[in-house]
Amino acid sequence: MSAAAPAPVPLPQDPAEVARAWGPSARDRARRAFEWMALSRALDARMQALQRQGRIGFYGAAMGHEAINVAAGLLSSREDWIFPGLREQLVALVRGHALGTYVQHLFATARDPARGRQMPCHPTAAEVHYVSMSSVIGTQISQAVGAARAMRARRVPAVALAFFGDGATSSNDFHAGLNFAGVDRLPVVFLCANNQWAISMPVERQSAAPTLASKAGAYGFDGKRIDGTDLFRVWQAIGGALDLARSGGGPTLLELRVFRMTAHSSSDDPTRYQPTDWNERARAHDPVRRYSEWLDRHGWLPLAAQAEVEATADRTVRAAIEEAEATPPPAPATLLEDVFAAPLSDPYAGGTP
Ligand SMILES: Cc1ncc(C[n+]2csc(CCOP(=O)(O)OP(=O)(O)O)c2C)c(N)n1
Ligand SMILES: [Mg+2]
Repeated sequence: MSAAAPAPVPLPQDPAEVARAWGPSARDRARRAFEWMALSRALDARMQALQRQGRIGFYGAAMGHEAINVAAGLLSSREDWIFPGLREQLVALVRGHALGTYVQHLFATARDPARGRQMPCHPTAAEVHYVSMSSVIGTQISQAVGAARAMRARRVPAVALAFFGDGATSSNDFHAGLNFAGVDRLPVVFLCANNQWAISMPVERQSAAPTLASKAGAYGFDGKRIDGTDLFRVWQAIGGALDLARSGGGPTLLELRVFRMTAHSSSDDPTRYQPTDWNERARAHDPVRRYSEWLDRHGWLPLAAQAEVEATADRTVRAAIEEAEATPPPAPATLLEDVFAAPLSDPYAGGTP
């Protein structure tokens, strides 16, 4: 990252326009959105450092994707179902999953709902309808469509939100999922966070289509490409797609163009393949910096107040880490609980389970 970071590209919205669109609680909502962004940044900063220190096993940061996660988390309803990829844990937190529980998961403790059986960063949060992520790229797309189909059959008035990256648009599940969503006009919102990289593969090598959003046309519904680093535009686009799905209008594909602001994951070294000016361009399109600058410029949340929010977020994350590190790992005897319908008395006694 360059020492003198370029100024963030200013968000163009007029505050009166935002106040109109967001209603009487606009300023409260704006503050809440910033608080969630700050929490996401604090989590990413601490967890990336802890992974390097060997205190957690793996981490995939959301840096650059925050506007999408905050908007989707705040706009989705309790009944909706979230089918995430690697970078959407904030959606679960915004929907009410406890930060402490998520951090217990990252440390694979006895209080991890998945009891240490998932990779870190793959939380299970059934209470907020957040389906545990599969590492296999694209599978969540067809799962979301299946869930939407089931909800339609059961007359549950809810929407499935499928999150995936630019790389996932090359998967079989992308085709199968979008195809059936279109045929049956299912209540699904497809949120493609195009961060321009699938690990080291640039998006230009992923598809020759003019935009990823244009692929929706082949399936008979609308696709929109949006600046995913502009919280206000993202808010409007996700809100519109959710309304359409809820009112029986069928699916939408949103291509939310963002900049991946850090390595793909803790297992990656992007200096081996990214152009040298990448970090600078990414910093100019940092959704948190852009939003922060707007909040300050229009007096909605001055920088001093933002600094307090950031300090609180950091303290909250550190406290959750301390608690998780003081929690023991799952007892070995629990290893096969929830695995077999009829528990084995002694799984190591021999024979075939
Ligand atoms: C089916 C499958 N192929 C390959 C991989 C290895 N892999 C893990 S993440 C990734 C890139 C994903 O890129 P993208 O969909 O753009 O999401 P991003 O990580 O950029 O958010 C790949 C190829 C995998 N997990 N699953
Ligand atoms: Mg990507």
